[in-house]
Amino acid sequence: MSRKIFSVFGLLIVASMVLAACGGGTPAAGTERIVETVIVEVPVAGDAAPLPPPAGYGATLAAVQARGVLICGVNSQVPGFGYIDADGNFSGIDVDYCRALAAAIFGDSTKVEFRPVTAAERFTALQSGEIDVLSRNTTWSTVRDTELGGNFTATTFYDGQGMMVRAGEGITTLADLAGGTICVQTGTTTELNLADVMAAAGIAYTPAVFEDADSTFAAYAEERCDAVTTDKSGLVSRRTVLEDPSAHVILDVTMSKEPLGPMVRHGDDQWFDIAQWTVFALISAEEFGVTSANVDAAKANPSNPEVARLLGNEGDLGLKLGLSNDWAYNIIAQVGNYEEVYNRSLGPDTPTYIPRGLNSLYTEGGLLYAPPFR
Ligand SMILES: N[C@@H](CCC(=O)N[C@@H](CS)C(=O)NCC(=O)O)C(=O)O
Repeated sequence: MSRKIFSVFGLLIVASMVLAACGGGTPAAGTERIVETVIVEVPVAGDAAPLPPPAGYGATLAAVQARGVLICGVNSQVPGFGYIDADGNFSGIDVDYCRALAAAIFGDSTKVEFRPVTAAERFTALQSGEIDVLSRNTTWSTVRDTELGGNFTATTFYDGQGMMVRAGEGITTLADLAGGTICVQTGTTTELNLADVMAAAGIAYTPAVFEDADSTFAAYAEERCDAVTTDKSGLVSRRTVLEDPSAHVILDVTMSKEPLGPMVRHGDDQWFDIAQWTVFALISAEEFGVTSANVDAAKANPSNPEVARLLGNEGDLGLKLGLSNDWAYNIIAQVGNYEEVYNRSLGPDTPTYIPRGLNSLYTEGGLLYAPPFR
C-alpha cells in the first residue's frame, strides 16, 4: 500500500498564510513564529488500510456456504416478478436475482431454494433468519430500512402505485371512485399510500383488505370492490391472469414512488455488499454489452479495463467480496445481464410486458446506474 509523507511544517506555513488571508490576524512585526517539524504518514484516499471487520461480518455467507444452498424469500403470485407455475417452476425478475446471487456465491445458479412469503410475513422471515435475502417486489422505505431491521441493496425495478377498474364503468380518475370500495392487500405500502392519497384528495372510500394477491384479485374479479390498487407492475401482472384482461383498465394515475429491490438483514456488511454488487454486476454487464452469449469472448478479450475487472481477469474484486474472482462472470454466463433478465420476464415477448421506462440504463434516459468496478 502506498502512503504519502507530508511535513506538518509545510502545512503550518500554508495554514498561517491562509489564516492571514482570511483575516485571522497578522503577527506584529518582529514576532517570531515557532513551528515544530513533525513527519506524519497520511494514507492516500482510495488506498486506505483495510478496516478490521465488525461483529457479524461474514456470518451469512459462511452459513449459506455451509448449507450449500441460498434461501431466497420470493413472491409466488405475481407473474413477471415472482411466480410459481403448475409444475412448481419459479420465474420472474426477482426470482432471477436469486439465481444470480446463487451463481455469484456457488458458481451455480441452481443452488437456490425459493421460499414464498406474503407481504405480511416477509420481514419477520428475514429478521428471524428463515430466509437469507428477500427478493419480492418489496418497496424501499425508511421504516423497513430502520425499525424492521433491513437494508435495501439497490433498486432493481422503479415502480409506482396504480389503480385498476373495470372497463366501461366510466371511471377515469381517483375522484370517480368517491364512495366506492377499493380492494387492497394488507402489510403493503399500497395500503398506506391509498389512505394518504385519498385523504389528501378528500375522496371518501371503503377499503376491502386481503392477505395476499390471490384473494385481493379474486374479490375484485367477483366485483366485491369497484377498483383494485397495488404497484403498477402488480396490476399489469395480475391483469394477465384475470379471465378477460381486456375488460380491465389501469388508470393513468401514479399514486406513489415504489422503488423495488432486494433486502438483507442489518448486521452483516459483507452479505450486504455481495447482495448489492450482484445487482450492479447485472446492470454493468448490460451497460458494457456483455451478455450470456458473448461473455466468454468478452472475458478472453475484454473491451476495456472495467470489463476485465468485472469478469475477474484483473483486480481481485471477487476476493474482496469474499467470493471467487469469476463471481460476476458466473452471473452473466448463467443468468444473463439486466436486460436479459428483464426481457425474460417483462419484455415485449411476454404476457407481462412493461416498457423499460425508468428501468432503462442512465445512458438511455433511465435510472439504472451502477458504481464503477474498481
Ligand atoms: N411494493 C409493495 C407491494 C408489494 C406487494 O406485496 N404486492 C402484492 C400485490 S401485487 C403482492 O405481491 N402480493 C402477493 C402475495 O402476497 O403473495 C410493498 O413492498 O409493500
